[in-house]
Parts: sequence; C-alpha cells; structure tokens
Amino acid sequence: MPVNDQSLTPNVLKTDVMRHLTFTLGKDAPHASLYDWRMALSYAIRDRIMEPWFASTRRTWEEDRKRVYYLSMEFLIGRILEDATINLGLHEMAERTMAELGQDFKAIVGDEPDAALGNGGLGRLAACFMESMATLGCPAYGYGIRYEHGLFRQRFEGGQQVETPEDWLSQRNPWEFDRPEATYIVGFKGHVETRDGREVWVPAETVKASAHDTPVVGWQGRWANTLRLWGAEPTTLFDLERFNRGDYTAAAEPETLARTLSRVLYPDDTTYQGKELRLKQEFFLTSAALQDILRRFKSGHGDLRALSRHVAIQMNDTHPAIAGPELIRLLVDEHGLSFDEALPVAQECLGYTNHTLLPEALERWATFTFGNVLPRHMQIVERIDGWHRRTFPARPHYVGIVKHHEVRMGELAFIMSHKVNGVSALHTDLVKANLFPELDRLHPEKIVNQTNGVTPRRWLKMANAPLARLIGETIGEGWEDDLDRLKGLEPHVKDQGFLGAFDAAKRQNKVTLSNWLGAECGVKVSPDALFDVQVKRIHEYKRQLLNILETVARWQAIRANPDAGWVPRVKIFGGKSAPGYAVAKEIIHLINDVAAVINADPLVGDLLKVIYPANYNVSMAERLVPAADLSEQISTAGKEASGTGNMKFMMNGAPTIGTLDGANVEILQEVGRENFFLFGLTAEEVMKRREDPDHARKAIEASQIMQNVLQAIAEGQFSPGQADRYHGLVHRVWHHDYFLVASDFDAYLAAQAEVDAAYKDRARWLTMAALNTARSGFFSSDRTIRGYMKEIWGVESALQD
Ligand code: 26V
Repeated sequence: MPVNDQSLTPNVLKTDVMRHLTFTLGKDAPHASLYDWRMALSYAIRDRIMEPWFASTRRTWEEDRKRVYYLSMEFLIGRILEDATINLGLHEMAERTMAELGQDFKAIVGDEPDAALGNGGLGRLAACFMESMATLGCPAYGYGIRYEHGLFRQRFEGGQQVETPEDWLSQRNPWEFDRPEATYIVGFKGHVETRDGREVWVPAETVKASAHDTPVVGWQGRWANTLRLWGAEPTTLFDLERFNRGDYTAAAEPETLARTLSRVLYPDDTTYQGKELRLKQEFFLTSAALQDILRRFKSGHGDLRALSRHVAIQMNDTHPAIAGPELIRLLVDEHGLSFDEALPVAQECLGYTNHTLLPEALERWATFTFGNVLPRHMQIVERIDGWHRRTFPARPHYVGIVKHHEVRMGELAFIMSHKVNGVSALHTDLVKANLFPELDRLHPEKIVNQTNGVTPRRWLKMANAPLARLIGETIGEGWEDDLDRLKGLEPHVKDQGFLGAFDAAKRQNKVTLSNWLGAECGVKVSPDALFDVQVKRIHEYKRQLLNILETVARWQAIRANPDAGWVPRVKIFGGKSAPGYAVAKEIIHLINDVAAVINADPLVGDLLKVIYPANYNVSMAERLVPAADLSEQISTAGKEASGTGNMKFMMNGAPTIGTLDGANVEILQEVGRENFFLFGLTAEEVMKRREDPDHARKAIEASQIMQNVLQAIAEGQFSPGQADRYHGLVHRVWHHDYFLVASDFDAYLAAQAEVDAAYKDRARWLTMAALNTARSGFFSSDRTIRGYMKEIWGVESALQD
C-alpha cells in the first residue's frame, strides 16, 4: 500500500505527470495550460489510488464483509486533488515535483472546480462520512446523483443575490470512472396489474440509471471506497416512428425526460415543495441503488432473507425514504418473497438520520402525486401503515404514514428503520420529545444519538498547514486519525513559546486571507483586527440578522466614541440563500448595504470592516475557517440540529460565540464555559417566550441600542437612494419576530463585549484559542462513524487485524 510509498520517488511522479500530459492529454509541455497540468497531475495521483481501491474491494469480497450503503441526495465534496494527495502521503512530493516542472502546485489545486453536489450541512456531512469510512476501513458505498449542475453560483448585483448555473462538468472530471455495464431501469407512473395472483407494476415511463464511480481514499491510503453517482439516460434514444412522421420535438421526449432527472440539484433546503421532479429524482437514486445492492448480494449469496447480515443501508434524511417500500417491492415483486418476509428484512437493513426539525422542511407528498408517480409504492405504503397500526394498537389515531391525503416521509422512514438517529445530543432529545413522541413511546429503543463530526484531514491537516505543522512539532504525528491526541496540546498551553507559535500560525492564515479578500472583494483589511466569521446558508433561524444588527450597533458606538479603545474587527459573512427565500435575500441585501456604508466611513477606518465575499462554498470555507478568530454560531436555540461549521472553527482554534443549540452544547461541554462566549435563551425559554405575543416589542422597548439600530435602518441610512427599502424588515422585527432576534439582542451585545475584553488580553485569548483546538478531538467524524458502525450498522472495520 502506498503509505509514503518509497518506490514512488519524485522522479517517478514526474515521469507519470509527463506521461499523462503527453499520452492522456495529448499536450507538449511548452503548450500545456494550467488545466492540462492539473489534469496530468490528477491522473498521476489517481493512478496511486487504484491499488488500495482494488485491494479494498477484493478483501471485502474475499472476507464476505458486511457493507454499508450511504444513500444521500447530496454529497458536497469540494475539490479532490489536494485531499487525495494528502491522504496518500504525497503532498510534499507533488509540490516539489510540480515546482521542478516549473508549475505552481497551489495554483494547480486551486484550478479544480468544486464538486458542489449539495446545499450545505447535510451534503458536507455525507462527504466527511465518506472520507472517515475510508479511513476506518469500513466497507462502504455512497450512492447519489451525478447532477450536471451543482449548487448555483452566487453573484451580488447592487448588493442583491443573483444566481447563475454551476457548471462543474464543462471540463473533464478526472476522478470518475463511467461504468456503462452497471445500468438499471427505473420506472415511473403507469398502473398495477394482477397476474397469477401477484401484483405487477407496469410503468408508463422508464429511464436508465448509469453508474459513475469516484474512489474515496482514506488516511494513508490504507483503504478506499466508492462513491457511485447515477446519471440518467433515456432508455430509447428517440422515438423513430415519431421522428419519421416529422414530429421532431415529440421524438426527443424520452431523452428530455431522462436528462432532466440528473440535470440539477434542488437548491431550496428551507421549504419543502411537493414537486414531481424532486420525487422522481429521489426514486431514481433509491431504486438504482437498491437494484445495485441486490445484484451485488445475489452474486455472492442466495437467500435474501439473510440480507441484513450483509447489508446496512443508511438514509440521509427522508430524501431516500422511498427505500422502504422500494426494497419491499423488489423483494416481493421481483424476488418472490412474501410481504411478511420482506418487511422485517427491509427494517433490519435500514437506518434513518434526521437532520432538521423545521416543520416547513419535512417531506410530505400528496397521495395524488405519490400514487400517480409510484402507483405500486402507494399500495405498499398503505400496507406498511396498516401493518403498523394493527401491530401497535396503542398507536393514536392521528399518528401514521398516510394522513390527510399525504404520505409523511418522516413517519415512513421511522417505521421502516431499525434505528433512527439525531445528529447532536440536544437535537436527538428534541426528535424524541417534539417530532416523533408517539412513535418513540411505541419503539422506545429505536431513536439514538450520533453527534456529527468533521474530517480532520481536510479541515485541519489540509486547510491549515501552519497549525498542522505546529501540532506535529508539539505532539508528534498520529493525531490525524486519532484526534483525541490533540489533548496532548493542553500542557503546552501554559508555555509562552507554544502560545507564540500558535499565534504566529493564526496570523499567517490571516495574512493569507486578507490578501485574498483584497483581491476578491477590493477591501483591504488589517490582519491585526479580530476576524469574526459567520459562514453558512442564509436562514432566518441561523440569525445573520442578529449579527448585522450588532454590527450596526458597534458602528454607531464607534462613531459616538471613536477613542474608546475599540478592538478592530473584521466581520466576515458568507453564504447563499435559497433562490425563492425572499426574507433571506433581504438579509443579504442589508448586509451588503451596511458593509458599503461602514467600509466607506473614514471616522471608523480600520476599527470596523464588513466583508461578504460572494459564492461561499467548500473551497472558500477552507480559506476562511483557519483564519477566523471568532466563530459565530448564533441560531435560535432548538433550531440548528447540530452544525458542523462550529466544529471546524473550534478545531482551527477559533472560540465560539453562540447559543445553547445543536452541537454547541457539546462544544461548550468539551471546551469549558470559560472558553466559550455563551449567550441567549435556551430552547425551553424560546418556547415559553413565544407564548407572549408582545415579546419583540417589549425587548426592543427595553433596549435603547436596539431602537437606535432599527431606526437607522428604517430611516434609510444604509439605503440612501431608497429610504423605505427595509421598512418591511424592520416591521417584522417589531411585530413578527419568530426567531427572537430582539429577545436575544442585548445578551448578544454583552457577549460581544466580553469577546473584545478577552481579545485585548493576549495571553488569555491565545489560551482560549489553543484550548479550543486541544479539546476538539471529540468532533472528528471518525468518532461519529465508529458510533454508526457499532450502534446502527453492526459493521466491523476491515483494518483491525
Ligand atoms: C430539505 C430539502 C427539502 C426538499 C428539497 C431539498 C432539500 C434539501 C435539504 C433539506 C434539509 C436540509 C437539512 C440540513 O441540511 N440539515 C443540517 O444538517 C446538518 C448535518 O446534520 C446539521 O449540522 C445542521 O444543523 C442541519 O441544519
């Protein structure tokens, strides 16, 4: 296995790059572009993954190991080249080799487009999980959709978000292998017939799902798994009969239907809309994956009733929840099991992860749509629901999968799984108490917690080379796949030399970032300022509004008293709004408007800057996270299921200013109260406060600062050409403040003042920052995956022996 493979001398890598440049790209070095060099290096690195990849697959077969199948509509991978290079232990060698070839390694890896096949947290979690499963030697396949267009690109025009299509496949993707031999037919619509006493689904439309495999290599190249993404293709290229009749548009219909299925990622993770295309995408992914799983099982085993001994299927939220009925359909209709045999087999295989409590994001399909697109599945869903009602007579009448002419995907996923999990301790409690209280009572052992994590290889080793180097020098190697070892940094936190080096690493990252921001946004910021970062999707519950209101308050206070010994701050925002989410778009507009006024104010100068680089994505996160001094995690308590950005910041030595929400609770526990800027209402208090219809007005009337802020915005101080631009927004804060911005405002201000005080005390601040890194070991996704393997999947690592 190529762990720091000695046989791969720089010369060999150089030869490989040149060979690919010549024979794969067909380019002569003097004429090669950055793209050509990137492709040549990517192929040379990819070659090194083949051996561990084949060996892993071979061993899984030979040892007849149980496999994990991770079904997800989203995989937010980002760039692959540098990550693969690091995991293969080839990073320095690749850097050197490319330098010898006269090429800049950083520019080469930066030329790769992000694979942005996800919206945010849920998709990025799936990508971290794939990397951790490979690192842990957990035999696994990720199944997803090969969207032609990932998440849209964001631009700002006059401070407002404008979306343009993303185009990652316009260049060749060197990481994927087409597998035309692995294709399956997926049907839609039509009707169900009874033939010889059996139900037979006769679909009216069919498409072909065709596999595209990307290898995912773990730390030190010890194991590699497969991410299999399905592309949709027509089953018949076009209707020749119609074509010959001259009906050219109709002749191309099968092709049009197929292509739209894997054309574009749904960009709205806020509000659920019962769109037929979305249901078709979900079934397309799920059916192709399950057919593939059964084919693989059948090629090694006979009796499908033993499926769950060999197969664990995880549903990433309810998006693939059609897996329950589809698995039953395949087992019964195609493989001859009875319903009573198939049901427990499916349940023992399936697990369901819940990622949100927001009622507007929970999937429910009108029975009309569901029955029209998937008529056979509608029958099976009714049968499952009937079985559950009869088997658990204590089930209240208002509980069930099909209610009020809707199919509820959460209830379906719950009932069809042997385990259901939340993604942080608090979230899991709320799933039990608020989302599925009755089902929890009927199935008391089913709901378990698996607190999220992030991969330290990408988010520390790769993104933060200066800090990773310092960690290595201080505690030695081996922390990368055993993150609890970071605890070993704690004794050094008292050492001035170590703190100075920690400071220097952070400063280096801040200098790099300010140069990039200068080039990208045209705003110069001082690396001596406190870098205060909030990056995530724009949602009301995540409360970017609270942050920008505090920014206005700070600006007013600085103007009123410029010599009060202010700590210079750079407020950095990043994130996209769903295209149809008007309120989120208004918040983006406000942030940009406030930035324009503050950044142009000579009275304030370097004491306050507001920067919002457009098109936040995984690669931008890799720049921002290592350079952050302060991590903003300020959601309304009870709304953020976990958060994973919060963990990345902690690992990179940025203390959190945050509410008691999601995994913040566990971060606080690990890092200690004195190293966390805690503020705000608790989840319980939030629910209580909402009972008072006047909560916002009362909070605002009690806060002169808040009144001043809202007045400045309402007067048009930030929208000089259009004074009434934010009347609606201000009105909503006063009268419809569902996310309790007003109620938490003063507490947030006080916490920010504590941040300033702490930052001024250099020794105190650096100690806090370093302790955040030292105590972040729990948040490695390796720990999370070990939990899933043991408590949900019943799978063992192939690397233990
Ligand atoms: C819902 C929908 C509705 C249908 C259209 C497309 C779509 C896409 C996504 C979603 C739900 C997104 C839920 C989500 O991303 N939750 C986040 O999951 C993270 C990983 O567990 C967690 O850290 C975040 O707190 C949570 O918001």
